[in-house]
Amino acid sequence: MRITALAGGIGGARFLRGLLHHLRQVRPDGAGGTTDELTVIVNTGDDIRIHGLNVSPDLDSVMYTLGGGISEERGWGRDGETFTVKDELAAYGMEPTWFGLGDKDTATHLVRSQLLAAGYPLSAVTEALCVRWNPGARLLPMSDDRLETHVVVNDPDRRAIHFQEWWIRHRAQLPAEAFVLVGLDEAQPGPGVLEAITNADVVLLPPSNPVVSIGTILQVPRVRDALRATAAPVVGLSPIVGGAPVRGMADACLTAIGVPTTASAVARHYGPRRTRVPAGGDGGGLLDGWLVDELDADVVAEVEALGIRCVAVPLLMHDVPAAAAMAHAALDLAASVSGDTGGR
Ligand code: FO1
Repeated sequence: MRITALAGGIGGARFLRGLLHHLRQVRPDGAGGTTDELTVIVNTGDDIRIHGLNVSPDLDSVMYTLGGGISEERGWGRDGETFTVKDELAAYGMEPTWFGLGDKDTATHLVRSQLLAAGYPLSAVTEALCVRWNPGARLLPMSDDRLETHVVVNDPDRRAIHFQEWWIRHRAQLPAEAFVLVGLDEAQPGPGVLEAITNADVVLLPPSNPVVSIGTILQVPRVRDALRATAAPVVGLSPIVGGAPVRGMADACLTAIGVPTTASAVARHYGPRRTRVPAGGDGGGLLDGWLVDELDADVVAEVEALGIRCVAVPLLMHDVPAAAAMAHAALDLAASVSGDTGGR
């Protein structure tokens, strides 16, 4: 089975690790892998150039998490990390000092920066880095073009700051008026991105940040159209459980775009791909199915009324088996949705 997922950083990476664990159980390839093919379209809007280095946080979180090198407690950067270079830079008074540049992580940034400077596109650089990490999935940057999420803040002397500064330095506590994807007017989908959506048997939207991770990928030209047109069922998992984000600060992002922090509001935000009306009209959105946590079982009927099939299952990824169970439930919902839409 060809599965394509759109993912951001920590939450998305953890879900994908569970998905691969599940696929290796149900369709093993006899060599510890799976016969299924997983392609991950990864958000690059978090990317930042810092201390002369090209850093791609979400690509690295997915690569390290699936490759076994992630810092489990942080969800970003390497396990067993030290921050000597960071401290030395601070000793020179080099700004920014707020960014957590890890020593092991810096090797990844050095390789990426050198290959980009040599003219290789980010997609080729990612492929090269994955030779070492062997994530068990194909990682595709959403675009090879430079794209950066900047945050418009209500601050007299400065209108916009890089997403990382807002997220790390200000812990997303500085009220955001809008998110701007710098570079969008010249950007194109990365190699293989549209095909991975069009040719998939299933498309999954993991519980990543719906605004600055999944939402950013959806802004890349033609990605949304590909999702609305694909014959594959499109199934998402709520990143909001019981009115709060499971991790991160998605609530600050959702508030900034006027979306309530609830599992049903995010489903409505993504929208139904097909409405339930007899004509099977165009729902205008992306979702065929939506998984909510059991805590939010009371919204299942509301989401179904939107024209999105909805089930309530445990959505807390406290370990890999829990994430695998979520992935299993998402694939089951995709299969039943396929039945609904006549297996288009
Ligand atoms: N997140 C933090 O909260 N603090 C940090 O100092 C930090 C440093 C960092 C360095 C490399 C990297 O790949 C990710 C890093 N992150 C850090 C996470 C980063 O902000 C991501 O954008 C988030 O994970 C959101 O996706």
